[in-house]
Amino acid sequence: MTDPAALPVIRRGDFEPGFLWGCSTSSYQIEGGIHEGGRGESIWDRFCERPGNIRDFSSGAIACDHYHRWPEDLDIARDLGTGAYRFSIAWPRIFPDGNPARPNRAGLDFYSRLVDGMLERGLQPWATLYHWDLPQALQDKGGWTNRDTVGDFVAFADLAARTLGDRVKHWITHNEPWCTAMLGHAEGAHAPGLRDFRAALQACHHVLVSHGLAIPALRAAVPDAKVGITLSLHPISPATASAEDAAAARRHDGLRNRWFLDPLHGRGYPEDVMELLGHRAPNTQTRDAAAIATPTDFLGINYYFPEVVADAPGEGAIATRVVEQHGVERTAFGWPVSPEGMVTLLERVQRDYAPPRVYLTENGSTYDDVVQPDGSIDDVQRRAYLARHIAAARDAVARGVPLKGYFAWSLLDNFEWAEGYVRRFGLTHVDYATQKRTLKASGRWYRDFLHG
Ligand code: IFM
Repeated sequence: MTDPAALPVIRRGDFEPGFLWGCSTSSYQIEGGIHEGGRGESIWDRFCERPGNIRDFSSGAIACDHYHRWPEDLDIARDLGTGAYRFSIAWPRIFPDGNPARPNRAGLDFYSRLVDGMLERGLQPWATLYHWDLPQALQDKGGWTNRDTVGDFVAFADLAARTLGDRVKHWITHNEPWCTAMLGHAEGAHAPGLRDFRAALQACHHVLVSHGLAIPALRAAVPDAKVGITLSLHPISPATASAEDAAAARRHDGLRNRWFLDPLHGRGYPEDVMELLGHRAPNTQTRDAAAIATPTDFLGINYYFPEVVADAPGEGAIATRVVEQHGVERTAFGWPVSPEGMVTLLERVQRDYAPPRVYLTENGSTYDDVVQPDGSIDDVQRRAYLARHIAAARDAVARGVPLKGYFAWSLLDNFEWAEGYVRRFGLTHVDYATQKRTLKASGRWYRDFLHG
């Protein structure tokens, strides 16, 4: 096994000068201020109230208090030497009760100030519209399982673009639709906490349609916009050489990866998966496939780990099981560490789908950080993880992948969904009691790397 702290030789100069470097965050995970500026309730506010949903019984009510401390956070991003900052827009700040006829000026003003702050610091704003914080009022009407949410999302995209589009040129419609659908509607691990596979597939379809229908609205408001979607993708391999495991790996890949990549690239939902789903397949309308396939300017990929899959008759929705590999290096989340898996994934996406441009919109790791008596955090494993994945990005470019940028997840430690504040992914440590920010060794490494 590679020494988890070993650093590869890698320099910024190994990438073309225009390669984009950034950090990512999301609204619910960092903002706090959930009762301020006229913000409405989100499905995550409600989900966190239910005991047992969040490991440490916390919520994003305060989080990193970014709602008030954003100038300091943008200073950190600037000082790292990044050229771009990926953030998300909390839908309930814009439409507090979900009703597109009742926008909230204070919410729009908050993001307007935030975007100005980015530009003042030389950070290119990359806005994600949906990073999971749906207005609770829309959930009360069925949320993503209700087709009406598609139109509400388009109205949200339209207003966000008309307000910010003079300054924001890069737009991501959705972050990780698999998580929205499966974690939120099939596994019950994320808001809204449903456990209904059929509902998850229907929600997923509406998310994809909303992506497609939002694109013309974004382009109409921002003619020079670059628009894409961000998927969480995994390289998948069979647990053994058996035909059963090979078929299981294909099924798993079908639902994890191809279910999104195929329709987005004009092929409709994969036939083998549709057959497998049978009566559980989502209801669709005639023009949906064309809408989902609306051409984009780039594909965003969030890469974290590969999966090894075995046949598991009678288990789960599609009779597959992700098996734990022994002797594999892992993060504190238990996620296998595999920079080479990232290269495999990027090459596969290129070979099978050939998107015009690819951005790694998230990549990062969680480890059990220890704050030293002098306040420093020597997170050598995260530092190595970052460096090794950046080296893998270089390898992918060398193999012909049109990879144009890399965003580290995350600028700050933050609210890690069902894990609460137990898991830290930041390049910057956040002391939640004092809200003090401290750049970790990983952040210092990224800064030094970026300063060449
Ligand atoms: O924190 C999340 C993020 O919101 C979406 N992608 C994965 C990250 C780490 O789990």
